[in-house]
Amino acid sequence: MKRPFIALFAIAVCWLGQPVFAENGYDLWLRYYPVKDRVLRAQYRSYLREIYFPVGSDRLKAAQTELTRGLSGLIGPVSQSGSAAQSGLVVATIDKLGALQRSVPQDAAKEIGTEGFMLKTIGQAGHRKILLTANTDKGILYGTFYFLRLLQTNRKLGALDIREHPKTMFRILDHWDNPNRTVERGYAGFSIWNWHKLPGYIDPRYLDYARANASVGINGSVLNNVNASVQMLTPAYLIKAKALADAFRPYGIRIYLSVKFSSPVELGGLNTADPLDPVVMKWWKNKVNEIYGYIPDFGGFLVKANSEGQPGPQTYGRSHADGANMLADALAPHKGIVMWRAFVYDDKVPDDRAKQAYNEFKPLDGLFKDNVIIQVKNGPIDFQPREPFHPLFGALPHTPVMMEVQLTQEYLGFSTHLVYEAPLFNECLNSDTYMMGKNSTVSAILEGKYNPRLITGMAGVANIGTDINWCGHPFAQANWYSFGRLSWDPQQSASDIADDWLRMTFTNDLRFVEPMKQEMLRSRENTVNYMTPLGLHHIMSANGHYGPGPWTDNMARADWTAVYYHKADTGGIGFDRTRSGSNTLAQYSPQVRARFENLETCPDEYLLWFHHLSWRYKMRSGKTLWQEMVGHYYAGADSVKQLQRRWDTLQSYVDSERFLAVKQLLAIQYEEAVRWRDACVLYFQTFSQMPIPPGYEKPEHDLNYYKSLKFPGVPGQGIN
Ligand code: BDP
Repeated sequence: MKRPFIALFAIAVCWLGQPVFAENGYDLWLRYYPVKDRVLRAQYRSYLREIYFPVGSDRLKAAQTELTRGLSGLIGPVSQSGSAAQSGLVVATIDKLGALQRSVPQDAAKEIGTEGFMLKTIGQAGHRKILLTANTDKGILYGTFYFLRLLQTNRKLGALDIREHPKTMFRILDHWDNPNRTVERGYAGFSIWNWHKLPGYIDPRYLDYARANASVGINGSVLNNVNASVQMLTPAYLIKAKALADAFRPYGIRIYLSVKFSSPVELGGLNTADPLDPVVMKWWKNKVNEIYGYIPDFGGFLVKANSEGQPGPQTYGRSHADGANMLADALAPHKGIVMWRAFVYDDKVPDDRAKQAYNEFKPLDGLFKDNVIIQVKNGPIDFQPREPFHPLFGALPHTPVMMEVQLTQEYLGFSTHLVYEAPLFNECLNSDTYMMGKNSTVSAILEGKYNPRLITGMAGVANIGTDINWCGHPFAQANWYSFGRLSWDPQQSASDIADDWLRMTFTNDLRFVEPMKQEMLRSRENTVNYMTPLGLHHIMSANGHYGPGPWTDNMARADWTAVYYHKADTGGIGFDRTRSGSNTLAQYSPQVRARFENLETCPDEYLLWFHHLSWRYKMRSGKTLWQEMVGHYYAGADSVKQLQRRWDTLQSYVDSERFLAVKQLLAIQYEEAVRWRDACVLYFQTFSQMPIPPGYEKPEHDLNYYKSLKFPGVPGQGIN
């Protein structure tokens, strides 16, 4: 007797207000709770009591299931109608619309292309209906999620006239997952791919993963780590990969594999992996054919070559183009692509690692096959809290280039710090490279505006693991979400995306949405402040990259140490990348170079990235560089305290489980932010030899204490 009562009670509470029962975050942003606003709900119901959705492919079925699930949660049960004429919502590909085809303008069909969709209100007052149509079932799938989002975020349906299509072609999540289920730089548990149980067992989680990706337009998934194990290319694993490909296909997701360049040797028993050796070419052709035998729509390869000890074509005296083109030739007959990474650095320690990728790839522009795309990290070093945009953007006009960002927070506080990364992505995407004249922004280049012939894409290193809430931190889900949205349209604003995400993930109540949106938008800058203000970079502790390690000076390579990057001494601090230093600025356009080189115009955010300056250097604020730096460190830690206070005021808008989870994580974040602040201020003080300005609380411990701290078992260092 008890159970039904509890269920009824829960439903009643649910309808009346925010659910009081706990949520564990598993549902991500695809929670379909009842629309609370009565007027809106009535409007939605007036359109959606009956929907027309024709039978069709597995993909259409997936879309239909999602629509039914979403609508019944949001507005209550809906019925499927056999007749388009009767229905308030008509969903069908353009060629199946019958008489309604007339409602689709010619140019719309062309504009939306193979993945886009159109949402349009048609008919006269009293007989209005909504048309969701596309050229393909994939467009319908994306349109379905888009339509549900309108309802989830409480938009008025009014007169819809929406045409959407993705601005990039390959929108891909890169998993750094190893076959033993450890995840390199993963902070949310183990790999979600349960290789042992595959192919027989399809974990329902795989489907929820696919739904979440499809909902933001992600259309590809690289299953394994860039530091690839050759095991992935063995038949035993290809069968498992096939099972995942089959599960993802209805959701429009193709799978890709990271491959190790030396596979012909390690797996094939050849004595070379030289890309120009016909036997090696043949080996790859056969391997590729074998893969397509399992997975007919296999996407292609991701390759990390000649970087951090990985083998590559240079091992055999060949170029990146030789290596990439050889694989591209094997994949081309099947329409597969090669994503070749520009994150390279060889055995010789360069005068400035920031220059290396440009130096190696610029001379190769135009030499790559059409199905090769160069995957370039957003910044020239390595996913730091702040970096200027990578100089390769705009420098390869004849080569397809995709941007790689890191959703997993390797350098941004792992999964204990609340850091919304979309402002970081916006910052890079909106940067003007001036390479093709004014407004040749990174996003314009990525969208292929300057060379429409080229393939385009964006990749995000996934932050997903076996944690019940997928990403470790409830707010880290926003990084996965915003990556998808930006890969669909790189010009969207972090603010709009946060607005949607908060509404879908928590509540539409503006008393929650507005303050938390502001907090999210500030969160990345907060972290920059307490970790690497004013253009500092790569001062995390060695290997695990957990916590501060500005004193790190003894590694196998100088460019793995922190001192290589901050160059602090009694004379000052910062990496001189102007013409008097490493001259990295020569890799940018003259306009960008001038802006960064001139101290009058170089933004404070990039100051020590490009300049080595005296501790007494006078900042715009009138303070000395030392005082300014200390100010940033303290402001960063204080902002976390403010965020904690803010979160506490929002308890009534959030379910108890997620409220508590975030509260606890914020407490950890504060503790770590203070540690970052104190360790860095004390360390840099040994060079500046200046006092911490009055008014700031003094660090609790001395520098030796911070240096002595050990953190065994830091996550994310999984090995194959
Ligand atoms: C660095 C990571 C390392 C990755 C490397 C890469 O520390 O684990 O293998 O990037 O992108 O950020 O290849």
